[in-house]
Amino acid sequence: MITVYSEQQALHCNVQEVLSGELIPSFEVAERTDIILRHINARNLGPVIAPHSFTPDTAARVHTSEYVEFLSTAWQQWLTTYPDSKQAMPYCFPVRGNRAICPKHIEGKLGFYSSDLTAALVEGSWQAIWSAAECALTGQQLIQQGERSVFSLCRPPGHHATQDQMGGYCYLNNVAMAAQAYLDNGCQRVAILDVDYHHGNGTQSIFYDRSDVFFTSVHADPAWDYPHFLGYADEAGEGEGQGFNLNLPLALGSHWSDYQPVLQNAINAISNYQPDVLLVSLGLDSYEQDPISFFKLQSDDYTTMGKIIAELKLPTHFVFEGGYAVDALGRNTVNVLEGFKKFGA
Ligand code: SP5
Ligand code: ZN
Repeated sequence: MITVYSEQQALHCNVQEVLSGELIPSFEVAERTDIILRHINARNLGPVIAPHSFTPDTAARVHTSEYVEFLSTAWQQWLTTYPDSKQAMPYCFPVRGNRAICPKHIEGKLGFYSSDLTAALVEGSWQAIWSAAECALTGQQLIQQGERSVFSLCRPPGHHATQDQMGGYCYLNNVAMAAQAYLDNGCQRVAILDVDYHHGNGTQSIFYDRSDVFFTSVHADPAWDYPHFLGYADEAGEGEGQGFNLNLPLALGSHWSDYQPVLQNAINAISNYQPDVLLVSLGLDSYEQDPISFFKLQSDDYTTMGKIIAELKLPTHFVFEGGYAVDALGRNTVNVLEGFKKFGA
């Protein structure tokens, strides 16, 4: 299996987040992809290649062009206002009762284009954000050229990014950009399976009124964990998209024995949809040792997960999302990919 990875992604580093009332170093660190690359090489998963170049108008297929322009220029605007600052972060948001107006001041813009306090921007963020999107789009090209499976090792992650909001460590929605690119290049139907511990609220919202992308997600009950305001079981899609969104929330504390039958329901729904290609938002934060999450999956369970996904016998494009137990992250990620490769042939 080919992995697509860019060293530019490491430029998004030394970021902080607000967690449980404190400003702390973000759990979303560059070491996450380092350890995965080490395991990919040690276990001979396949070649690791750099992404091809794409122009930012590809992002505007799923994001607003204003948002993409903002992301690419926000750091310079922030520095103009706060020359010695190391990080740009919002503090004020267009919540209930406010107007959907994009302000002129950079701090107003940051709030307008953010959903929370966990997607700060630093000097190298845009280069990283854009190269992560290129990793996803290069994976899409490889699959459409005939590869059976590809792993886009994207960082920062993407599934919490909506058409015009960053949040949850996410800026551009890598998996959504890839999904749209499949459709733009000849596919009729694309399925997205999101196995990150957190609901993929950004991806869901981007495709909610469409039938050409089927989105299904197994995740922590949003009543009890992030992103809290989307991801409930009764969200089935709207308009044309009615019936093409399937949320499968699980209780905090769920083990593989709880998870596996629910994952199988998602797999069956994908099978019924008969997509041309399967995208997997591959988050590993369902692991028992994850520092911010509350499922109880063990390392061997990820091999089984890969095997179950392979049973669909679809061209499969894995796109990396969350997972913060860095020591085990390489093992767990490659377990999914190897489980897919070994048992799916
Ligand atoms: C891509 C991705 O996985 N983003 C996740 C962002 C989650 N951020 C908020 C987590 C809040 C967790 N609160 C529980 C604290 C445990 N000590
Ligand atoms: Zn997550």
